[in-house]
Amino acid sequence: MLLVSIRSFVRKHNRLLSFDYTNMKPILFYDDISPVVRSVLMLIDELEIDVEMKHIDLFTGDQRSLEYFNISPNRTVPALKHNDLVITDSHVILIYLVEEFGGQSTLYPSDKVTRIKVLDLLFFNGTNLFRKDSDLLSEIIAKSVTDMARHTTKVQECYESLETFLSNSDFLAGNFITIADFSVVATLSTVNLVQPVNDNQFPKLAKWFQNMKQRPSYVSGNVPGLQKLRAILADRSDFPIFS
Ligand SMILES: N[C@@H](CCC(=O)N[C@@H](CS)C(=O)NCC(=O)O)C(=O)O
Repeated sequence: MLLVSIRSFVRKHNRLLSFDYTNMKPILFYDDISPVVRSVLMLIDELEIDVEMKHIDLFTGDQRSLEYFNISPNRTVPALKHNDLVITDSHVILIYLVEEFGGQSTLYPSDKVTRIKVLDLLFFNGTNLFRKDSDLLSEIIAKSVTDMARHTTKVQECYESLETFLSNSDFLAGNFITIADFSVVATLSTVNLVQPVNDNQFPKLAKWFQNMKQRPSYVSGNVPGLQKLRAILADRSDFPIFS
């Protein structure tokens, strides 16, 4: 009740107050070894959003603390808190950040058909590519890989899908970049550490990947966490780890 009164007072007298209580900056709970976190870091960099960062160390189990459970009942990173809203999935965070901070950005376009294509690809990442990546890497880190051929087949099938998505366009959802490209490149660059994309087999995918790597947001948002993860994998893996 008190909070409601404070908010309506602040809204009313907004111009008189230097501190806008109703629009605090978003807080990102993150660990940049995670590909889904890195997709969000890339977008934050692209849109130059002012975000407060809170590190959740996945290796010391911060994600399993009661304090974090009260923020993200999924016990996963990323999570984004903005005012009263908490979002616990990277793909939804990407959409929210463009809607909230993107202005006229076409990273999540207004055109209905392209928007649906973007959603389709975000779901492809969340339900397919990221799952394959996560299954493979968690087994490598736990040193429990028993059937590498099964992982290889599943990853190669995802590469085939991506090659096909790119058959008529420069980017995944069309001829301009969208949040689908950030989502997929963060995961692809991760699984690529174990199963590099073969240029001859997947020329369009390899070209798109090279193109994405040139973006400053890839360099600042994806590379540092990817390198940290690479070092962990190189230490744990019985299989070769690539760059
Ligand atoms: N669909 C979720 C997946 C989030 C997820 O699984 N994150 C992993 C890191 S890559 C995590 O936090 N794992 C913690 C754990 O399993 O304990 C998203 O895209 O945000």
